[in-house]
Amino acid sequence: MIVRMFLGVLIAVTSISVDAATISFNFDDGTLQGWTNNVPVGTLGEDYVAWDTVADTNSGRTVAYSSDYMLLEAEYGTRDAGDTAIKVVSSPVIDTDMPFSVSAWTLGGTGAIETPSWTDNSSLPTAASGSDFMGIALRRVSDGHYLLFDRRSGSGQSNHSLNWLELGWDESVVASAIALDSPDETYQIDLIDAYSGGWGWIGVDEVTINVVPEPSSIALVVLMIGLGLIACRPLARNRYKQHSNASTD
Ligand SMILES: [Ca+2]
Ligand SMILES: [Ca+2]
Repeated sequence: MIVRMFLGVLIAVTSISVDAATISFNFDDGTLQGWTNNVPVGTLGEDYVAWDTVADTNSGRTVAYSSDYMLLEAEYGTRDAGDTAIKVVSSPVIDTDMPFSVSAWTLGGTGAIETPSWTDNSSLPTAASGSDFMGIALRRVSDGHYLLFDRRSGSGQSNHSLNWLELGWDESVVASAIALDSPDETYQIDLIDAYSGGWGWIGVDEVTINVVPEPSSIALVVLMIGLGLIACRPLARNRYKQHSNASTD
């Protein structure tokens, strides 16, 4: 009984620590929830806003992934080919020594390329073009270098054919990307629109950053659970024996 109680407490504590490290952004309070517009200096940019999809009167209006609001380009009504503004909006800073995963639900277009030629926030082009990137990226704060990119595999917008797609990276991909960085390094997720053309816009909703316990922590938990199971074995054997006896009587 003592072993079972110990295991119960141990598992409960582990779950709390994981849950506490999950951060989500749904924009449903009508604010940017700490995200900041981050267009490079010298670029004619345009802001992202917490977009009220219910108040959207465009034809084939947007519908948020969760509740009413999503993060979307302010001039959503005049996007596409005529819009050559660069747009970058950045998440709050991620400050952890542990691996993390990123999930971002997106609506809009795919852009032209999977991986752009520019590698840093400071080297973004001054205007969007029909041959550039649109999607999310993981940026190292200390030098502005982009470590990972991800883009949509298809377009989708209208009320009748919504096509919300999940972008992001699991913890193993992020762990590899940040492996050589200083333990003091911090990161941000950027939503970037450097593409001009049909479906030349992108918005996000329900962005989740999940910090994963370090392998050493997991190993300790597995070891403790293993020791607990070993301690439980005589009890399990007795149970089976009693059951066997009962079934053959
Ligand atoms: Ca939402
Ligand atoms: Ca665009």
